[in-house]
Amino acid sequence: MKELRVGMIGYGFMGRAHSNAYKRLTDFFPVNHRPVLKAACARNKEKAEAFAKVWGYERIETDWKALVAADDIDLIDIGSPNNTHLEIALAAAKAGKMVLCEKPLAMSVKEAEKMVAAVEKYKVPNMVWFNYRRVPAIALAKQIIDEGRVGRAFHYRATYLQDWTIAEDVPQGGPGLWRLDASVAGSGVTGDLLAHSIDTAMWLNGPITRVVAKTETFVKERLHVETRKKQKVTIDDACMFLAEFANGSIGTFESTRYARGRKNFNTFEMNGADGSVYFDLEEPEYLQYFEYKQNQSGKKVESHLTGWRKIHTTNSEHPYMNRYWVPGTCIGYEHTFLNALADFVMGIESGKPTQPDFRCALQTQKVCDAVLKSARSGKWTATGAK
Ligand code: SOE
Repeated sequence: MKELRVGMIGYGFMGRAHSNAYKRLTDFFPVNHRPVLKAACARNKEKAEAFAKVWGYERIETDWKALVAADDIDLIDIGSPNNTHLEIALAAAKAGKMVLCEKPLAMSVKEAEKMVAAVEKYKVPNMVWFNYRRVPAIALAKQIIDEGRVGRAFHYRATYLQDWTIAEDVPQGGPGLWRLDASVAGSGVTGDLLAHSIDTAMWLNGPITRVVAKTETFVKERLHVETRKKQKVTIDDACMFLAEFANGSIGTFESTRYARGRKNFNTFEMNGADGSVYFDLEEPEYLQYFEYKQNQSGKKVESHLTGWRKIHTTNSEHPYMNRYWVPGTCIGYEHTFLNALADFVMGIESGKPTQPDFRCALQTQKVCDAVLKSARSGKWTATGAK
């Protein structure tokens, strides 16, 4: 077993989700690398110490530059706010460390391009934590589509809805709430939520070539935690866009943090000539599949038995599930990170880099930037993909 010595930057929601994955990797996956939680890094010493104690990191750093320079670190995990990703990734790549970065990759395409150039120049393994690809039901959708069972694609429909920013007295800035501060997050729901939907969509249905979007900011001013002043809100609270895919299909994407009752409602449906797939993260172990059946002479028919099939993706034949429990038992949200990490480590071991790497995530960033640009201009906007 080789050691994979981890330096974790950030101690929030994602710091915890990623740390859990490192801790459990070798319990579930037959890999030849054993993650060692070497150092947790945060500017605030007390918070870094508390985080390190809970998750079992050997030491802390309060300066990410010291972490990146440390000889006893192989992998830098960037779980800190979006406006820190660029600088840390460039330095980590230059120091020859592997880099795992939380999504969205960057604040803009310009930043993302620099990050791609750095990891490619220094040839360091890299990945972006688009964890939803690793939900077994979503990975099964990918398998079904790749097997040709959906056939020629017509429609792709995604929603990503939450409701946690409706109250006007939710402030912006500070832990967790930096997501409401555009100078730290880059954008609102587009980078935070739609980036997930776009990554999944392009994984399943190929490149998005053009978009036209509408964004809205419902609460115009919020108290800023750091300045203690009411400040203009410049993130997008909601974003909807139409998309054209390179394969000729068309898509709709909707995201908001103002859908009362919706906590993390991440769904998609894809309709093709030969079938459809539907997924809803509120029932994460299910993939719904409609098969337009062929009769014995090869003719497509529907019968009194035709209907949607709700596949409980908990059999050992289903993606990732042979690593866990007996058929019929479920895994959870945290396992999507564990599955992602396993794919990454197996990618290092096989020499076949795991997706989505930084270059792949750059394409998602291009779609996000095109969406925001289109929302400003009101015009269809090309993403650069063909
Ligand atoms: C925002 O509320 C958030 O935590 C995102 O940042 C995550 O990426 C998403 O998976 C859940 O919601």
